[in-house]
Amino acid sequence: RKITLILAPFDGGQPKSGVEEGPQHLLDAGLQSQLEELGWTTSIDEPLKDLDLLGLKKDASDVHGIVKRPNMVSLASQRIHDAVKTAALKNTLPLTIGGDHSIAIGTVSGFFEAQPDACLLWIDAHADINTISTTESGNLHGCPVSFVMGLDKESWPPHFKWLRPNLRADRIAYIGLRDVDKGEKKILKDLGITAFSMYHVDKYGIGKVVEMALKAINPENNRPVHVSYDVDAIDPLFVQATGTPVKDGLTLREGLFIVEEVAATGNLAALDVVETNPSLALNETHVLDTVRVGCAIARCALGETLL
Ligand code: DIR
Ligand code: MN
Ligand code: MN
Ligand code: MN
Repeated sequence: RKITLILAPFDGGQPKSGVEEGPQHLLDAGLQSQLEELGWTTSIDEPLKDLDLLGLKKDASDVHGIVKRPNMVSLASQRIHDAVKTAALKNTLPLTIGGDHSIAIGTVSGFFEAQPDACLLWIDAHADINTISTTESGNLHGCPVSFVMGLDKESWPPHFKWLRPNLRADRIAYIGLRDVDKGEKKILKDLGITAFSMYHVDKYGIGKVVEMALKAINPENNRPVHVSYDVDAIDPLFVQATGTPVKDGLTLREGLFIVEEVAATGNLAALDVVETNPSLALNETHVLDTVRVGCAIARCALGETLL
């Protein structure tokens, strides 16, 4: 029962600075001791610690067509990849705290190298499956799933040569979607990817949705489960301090229920908590709310129960 807390203070996958402060805020809120209270031993890994020394800051010439900062995102992802893979191979559970969601290029590819039979639950308002050809924003936090699946590889910026796509379309399911680009809708449909939007949460209830999602990617309940959790899946009423809030989202209880249910399967093996951006809050209460939600997601995924 060991966790490697992987800090990913990274904002290069989108334009709003402040998201790189997420990890420190969660630590300051007591995340590490909360996990130890649940019976976990924790250690901290900081694969991005010396990015500044490497001169890896935002550089206007770091572009590939409309795609912004491919070099910066690639370098950070590669380090996160190595850290997650190493943690998983040591039989510890990699818990990666972001940072923007582009770091999942590293978490998913790294975890699946260690555990090729794994499956992935992507909790998000967004599908993050834009390719280099479909992205309208040029922000790489909207693209990590397409990278780890190897979509449109011919168009990849050359920086991503290190990346070996290892996620199959039948091993990912989404919950919480409500802001999906036209090109992304086509990809989801063409590849037959299991995706539950807020419509499905309303229609079936969150209990049934989680059951169906897990059944699709892990029918025998024998695969390690990686949960990549973007806090913007939860309604902005509860999570204000995030870069791209979208109304009509999951209630806080629905959001926590998803990870409680994954925890109950006994197969959670990797977790990302991303996109908390304390600097976007209008007041201190918003910061505290958002950071508390981030910590609660981690605790519920890692065994905290109400009774
Ligand atoms: C949009 C927004 N689909 C994009 N994506 C966001 O930029 O590709 N992802 N906000 O978290
Ligand atoms: Mn590798
Ligand atoms: Mn999102
Ligand atoms: Mn996301």
